Amino acid sequence: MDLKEIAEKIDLHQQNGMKMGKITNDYPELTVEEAYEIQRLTIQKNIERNDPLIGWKMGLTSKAKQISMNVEEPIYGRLTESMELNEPVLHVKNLIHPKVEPEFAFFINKELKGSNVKPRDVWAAAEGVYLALEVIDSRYENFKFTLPDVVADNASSTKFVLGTQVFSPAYTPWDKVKVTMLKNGEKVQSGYGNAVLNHPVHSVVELTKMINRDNLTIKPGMLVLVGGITEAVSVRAGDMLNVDYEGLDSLDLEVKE
Ligand code: OOG
Ligand code: MG
Repeated sequence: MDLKEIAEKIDLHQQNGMKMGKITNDYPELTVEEAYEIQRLTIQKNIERNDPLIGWKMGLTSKAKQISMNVEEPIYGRLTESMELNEPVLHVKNLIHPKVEPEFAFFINKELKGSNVKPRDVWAAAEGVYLALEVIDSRYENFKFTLPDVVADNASSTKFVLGTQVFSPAYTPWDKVKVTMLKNGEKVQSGYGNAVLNHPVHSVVELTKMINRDNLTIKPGMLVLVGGITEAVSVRAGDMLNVDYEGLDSLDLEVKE
């Protein structure tokens, strides 16, 4: 099994919004560790194309998601600059079967590392929290995959958009924030911040520990998307999403061709 060759194949499919068969169809013995190495090699190609690493995302941090995807642990992926939408408009032309989910993004401005990191270390390092929408788009048919498959495909990362307003990490009990998502005026999902590992701060703790296994750290200036607060919602051109974060603000996303 040539991990570099697999990374090249995934990169091609990610860049062109093309579906592919599961990697584990060809390599049933693929481990999660090897899959993270494939992810690293894939994102290395973006970095070489002047699309730098700007942060991390956690995925499958909610029990509902773990059950719906039939996995039992969270995963992480890498965020590069080109994934960030600079306005709340999503173009779906080069995407396969995009879904959108409400999240929080922690802006970290002090290095976080090690296997002993605690919530208070995260609070000391977090300069702000943004309301965020993540667009996921698995390269696998029907969004069906095993844990190594989804890890290799960068945890389905595709795009994300942040709200304009930054919030202080203090004051707001992030686990109690109620989030309601409307699609074309109708309520499609709702949930609370505690869907993310009981409290979103635990997601950043967990990420720090997971990347520490490969001697990686969360660098100052990086963003961390903590994981979906509700199930992800499928979108297509013409859709309009309005996501309300009770007591804070709301985010809109217009979906276009
Ligand atoms: C994996 C990515 C999940 C989240 O926030 O849980 C994710 C997938 O479901 O395709 O981003
Ligand atoms: Mg997500």
